[in-house]
Amino acid sequence: MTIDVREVTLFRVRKDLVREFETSSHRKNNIEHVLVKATTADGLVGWGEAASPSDPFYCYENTDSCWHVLSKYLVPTLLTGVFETPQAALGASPVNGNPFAHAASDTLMWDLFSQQQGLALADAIGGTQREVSAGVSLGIERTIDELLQVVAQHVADGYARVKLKINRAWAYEPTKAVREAFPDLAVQVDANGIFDARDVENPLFRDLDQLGLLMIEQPFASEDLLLHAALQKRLETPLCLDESITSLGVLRTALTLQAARIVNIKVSRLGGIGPARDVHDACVDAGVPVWCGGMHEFGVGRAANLAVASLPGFTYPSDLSGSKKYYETDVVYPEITAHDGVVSVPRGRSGLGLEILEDRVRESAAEVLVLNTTHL
Ligand code: OSB
Ligand code: MG
Repeated sequence: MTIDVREVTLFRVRKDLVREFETSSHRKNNIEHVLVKATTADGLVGWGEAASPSDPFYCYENTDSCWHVLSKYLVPTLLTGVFETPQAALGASPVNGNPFAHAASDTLMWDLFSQQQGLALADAIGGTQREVSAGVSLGIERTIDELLQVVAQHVADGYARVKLKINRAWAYEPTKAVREAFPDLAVQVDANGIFDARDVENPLFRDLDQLGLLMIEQPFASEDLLLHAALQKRLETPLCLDESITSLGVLRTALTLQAARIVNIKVSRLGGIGPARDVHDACVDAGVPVWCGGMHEFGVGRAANLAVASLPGFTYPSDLSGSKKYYETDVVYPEITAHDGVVSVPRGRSGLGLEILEDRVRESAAEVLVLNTTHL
């Protein structure tokens, strides 16, 4: 069987967040992602999502760069080739870097490939877990009281782990407050690379180390693996890498340097389902636990994340929440929900495992672009 894509539609979809989200690098109240729909010669339809933030703050990619790279390079590569596997299509891409854009084209190819196999994506990639432990990522709030209220609400909703975004001004005090108010809750923090070389000896980390956190995520910039290794030596709490892990090569370097003890795997940051699985496999071989991170995905990307998170090495709670934590409505049916601290891996049909509601996609689309072989 081959995958012969004949027409692709790009949708620039914007949705309001139910609650403003602030990290050490940005604050936002709406999310704009590129959804990609592909139709094959035999009439199958596959979907992917480029879940890049609008602005180049988390990494250099942004919604406009994803739109540009997809429409000018990645979609034409899919339209002109016929591929036996998603890996073959990814290998044919002429584009360097730009993982968020590649994640969209790779996901729709995996959606199509697993539909051809008659399998849910999770099963097509070797996923074994029926459900994934659900965590929430909580932004920086205006006051500790507001943060405690937000945490209480998510604990009441059944989430078993929270991740708190931190920056220089919002680190120890809010984390300690959550720790004390919810002694049984698993808590971790994420600095999104805000600290630098002067902070390896910052007493803040020694203080955080006393709080029994599950992990501290990405204290330093993405390229600063040596700083992570130096800090990890001083701490009991495991460090976890997010932004740093952009490829299998960087992963191997980071593990050799002992720059972290836990790895956050994101489909977006790694450039697709295949690369995310490769990093998972390498971590399992090295005995390093992993968990699945997210980028505020809509249902398409969230379904892809859940499929990847069903692989056996995903043992720490994920950043995979129900869509309701972020959006009033989503673009998939059934809606992705969290209950009793878990999210079910979609397996209701072959491919992404749920229905993509194209009407909902079109309702929220600010721009639509149809590409087929007549454009090439
Ligand atoms: O660092 O994990 C991060 C969102 C945007 C940019 C970076 C990050 C995040 C999250 C959200 O933490 C996780 C989610 O999708 O729920
Ligand atoms: Mg992170």
